[in-house]
Amino acid sequence: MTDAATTITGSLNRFEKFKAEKDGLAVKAEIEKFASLGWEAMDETDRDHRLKWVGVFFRPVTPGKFMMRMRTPNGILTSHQMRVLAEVVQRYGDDGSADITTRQNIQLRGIRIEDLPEIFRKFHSVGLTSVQSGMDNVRNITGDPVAGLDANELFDTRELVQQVQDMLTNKGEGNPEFTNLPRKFNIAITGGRDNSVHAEINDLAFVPAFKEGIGDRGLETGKEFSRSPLANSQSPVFGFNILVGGFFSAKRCEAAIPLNAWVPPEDVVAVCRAVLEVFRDRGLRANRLKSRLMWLIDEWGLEKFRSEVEQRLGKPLISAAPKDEIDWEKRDHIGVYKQKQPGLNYVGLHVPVGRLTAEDMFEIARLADVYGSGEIRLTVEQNAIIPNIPDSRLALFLAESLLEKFSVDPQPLARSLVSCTGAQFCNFALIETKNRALATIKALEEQVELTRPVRIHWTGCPNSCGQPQVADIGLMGTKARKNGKAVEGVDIYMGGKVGKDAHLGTCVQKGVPCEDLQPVLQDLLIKHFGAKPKQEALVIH
Ligand code: SRM
Ligand code: SF4
Repeated sequence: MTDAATTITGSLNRFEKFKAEKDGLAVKAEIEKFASLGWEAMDETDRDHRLKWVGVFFRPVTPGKFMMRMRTPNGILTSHQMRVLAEVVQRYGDDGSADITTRQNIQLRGIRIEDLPEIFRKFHSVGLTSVQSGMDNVRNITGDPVAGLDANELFDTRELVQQVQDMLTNKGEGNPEFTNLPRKFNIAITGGRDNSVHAEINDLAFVPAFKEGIGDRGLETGKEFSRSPLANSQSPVFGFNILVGGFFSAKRCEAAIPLNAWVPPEDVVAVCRAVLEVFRDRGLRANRLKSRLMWLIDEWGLEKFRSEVEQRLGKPLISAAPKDEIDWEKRDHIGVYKQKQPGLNYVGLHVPVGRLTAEDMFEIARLADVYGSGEIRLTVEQNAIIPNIPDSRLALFLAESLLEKFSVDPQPLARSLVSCTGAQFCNFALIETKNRALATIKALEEQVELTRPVRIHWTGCPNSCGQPQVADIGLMGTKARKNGKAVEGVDIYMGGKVGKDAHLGTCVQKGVPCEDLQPVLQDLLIKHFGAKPKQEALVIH
């Protein structure tokens, strides 16, 4: 048990109680036992909650068929790893599938508890981990999906994201120092210009910023910076401005606020540790609806929070650079793009609502091997990128049959569609999302013509996993009323802005029955996004 659990005062909610009784990570040593017991005979708290500490989620909607949430730091997988994930879901036939998530990550479905020991052995053999990916842990750490490929990036986030994950999870083995946080915690690091990670909706985010007046040595930190040999002591130094407290929940949604702190890349891991220690030891634990980091910042004020972080860090934080370098509109990376490496390309494939079959996963792995370097990237828009395809191989790659399903040039509405899991597998869901999202977009595309993508995000309940607040049009599942009856419906959000000057959208219309949604969306597309009714559609009407 960590200090946190022993120093909590006041009444404990039931989650705090079961965490104090037995740390979630303890189930790691009991996987063989659970596998022989079977899911029905297991202790319910272990099964429904503690297993999430190793990334295994009991699904009340499909009892006995578990979901596994991986960690894919910076959204990067090797073809080898993808094949292992494909093999895992393949054995479950129609029950087996996978989803690319809104945190640049992957989840597997249909998992049987008796297979867990073998699954974990396989993960281990290819360097995959699912540890600490659910409940009161730090979620997958997001980074630029084209890190190391993008000629315009300011910093390649890959290594740093991996280092933060290694610190938090003890290189994927599990780290009891950070397994009893008051609540979930999200971290994002971006070194690009377009805020590809939605920094503003993370509890802790690092955005690129140049700081002047640092001198040859870090005066305030006492640490030497890795400055280019060509730079002189007057030239600005690259680092990150820090944002804190962004989150969505059913009760409250907030964009992250500046901490007024700048860090050089080499201090990012230490700052993550310091912030998490403050959150772990001083975060609010009485009410789970008020436990995310922003609630603590509200209670203390930003200055006190900042100074507690400095104490943990053991040195003062440097004040923020006056501006950050997020000055581009957000890219979606779908299509063919030149890399900074001459003669190489990355190709973004549109994976409709992130859903993959085992066959798709094997095929993505094969394409990455045959045409690229065996690497696959995932995006927060639930799509996949295959990097390192030589110019000479591009035409052949683009003729592959998988690209008929996962297009490099999808229709403008399909292109930007994002959807959370919804009622098919999630017991919080108030509505079905993924299939409905696809059907609605298909129908709209038959009715209207658009000259640019419109980002439509679906989320099955107010938890906002599908991030409706960042969308051009966000749809949040709710119960609506029609002719005196309760029916599936949505609240409509608009005005979400991503990339530079990102800000959250707000609810503009409540309780629209799903069965009446299509004409409402069509109107919004015409009024606000320049959609034109298609000629054929006009004739039919
Ligand atoms: Fe989420 C809980 C799915 C991203 C806010 N989320 C859940 C659970 C675990 C609930 C459950 O046990 O069924 C969902 C699992 C359903 C399933 O079977 O897939 C679930 N969340 C997802 C995913 C898979 C949605 C997707 O289709 O992509 C995303 C997985 C990300 C990952 O790889 O780790 C996912 N969830 C998010 C995000 C978006 C983000 O991080 O950018 C949010 C809003 C941002 C945030 O957290 O601040 C989000 N999920 C929540 C919340 C509300 C948190 C809160 O403070 O109240 C819950 C409920 C909770 O934690 O109590 C939740
Ligand atoms: Fe489930 Fe709600 Fe999250 Fe959708 S938003 S995955 S329905 S918890």
